[in-house]
Amino acid sequence: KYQAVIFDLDGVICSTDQYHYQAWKAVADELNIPFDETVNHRLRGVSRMESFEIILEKYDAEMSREEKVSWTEKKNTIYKELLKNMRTADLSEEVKTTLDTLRAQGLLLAIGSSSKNAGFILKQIGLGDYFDAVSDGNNITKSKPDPEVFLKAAKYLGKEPKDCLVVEDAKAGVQAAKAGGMDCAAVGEAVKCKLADYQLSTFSQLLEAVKNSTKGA
Ligand code: B16
Ligand code: MG
Repeated sequence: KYQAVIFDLDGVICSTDQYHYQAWKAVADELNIPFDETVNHRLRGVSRMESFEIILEKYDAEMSREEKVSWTEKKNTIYKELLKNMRTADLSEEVKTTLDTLRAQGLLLAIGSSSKNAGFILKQIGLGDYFDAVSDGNNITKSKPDPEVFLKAAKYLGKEPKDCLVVEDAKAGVQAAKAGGMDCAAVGEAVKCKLADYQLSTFSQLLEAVKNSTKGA
């Protein structure tokens, strides 16, 4: 049985997709780069600078490292402003009840997110002090699909990777979990990823995956 569950944040616990989209769209418009939902989709689970590099695939001119940093900072300023709209109502009953049930069953719960804004988002949705550990974009040097973010989460919890189950909505995240020696339950678009151990069509199905598992310690 698993001893801990590590959750990706954006796309698993809550959705910030529209805010990322609006903020990147504002930047892309200013640079005259075509940007739509299809490109936005590719940014899921990817770090801020890597996201900008994907957007720049359709930019004709050269851009210096300093300019890139400044545009990503601009995106983040817009994004952070939009995040202020998030409320406890943006945390679904289903997610909250499932988390509470897992905790009542004795599992440790952590966040493993690429986002540097994870702390702020958690606060906005009323989970500021909820998790036993938070590993996010501020404590890693390599982003998903590198396993660093999940390995650090397991370490903060004092658990072995094999005793942890990761929940992810992005392919890069599933790859990261597996590379770290952890099992992975996929939600959303990540269910297409063959590497995942469980495909969840609803968040609460996680309870079944945890209950029926013979994996872990
Ligand atoms: P930030 P996750 C990821 O969060 C998002 O899915 C991805 O779209 C974003 O670019 C990345 O965080 C970095 O976010 O700009 O806030 O540091 O899915 O790993 O929780
Ligand atoms: Mg995600």
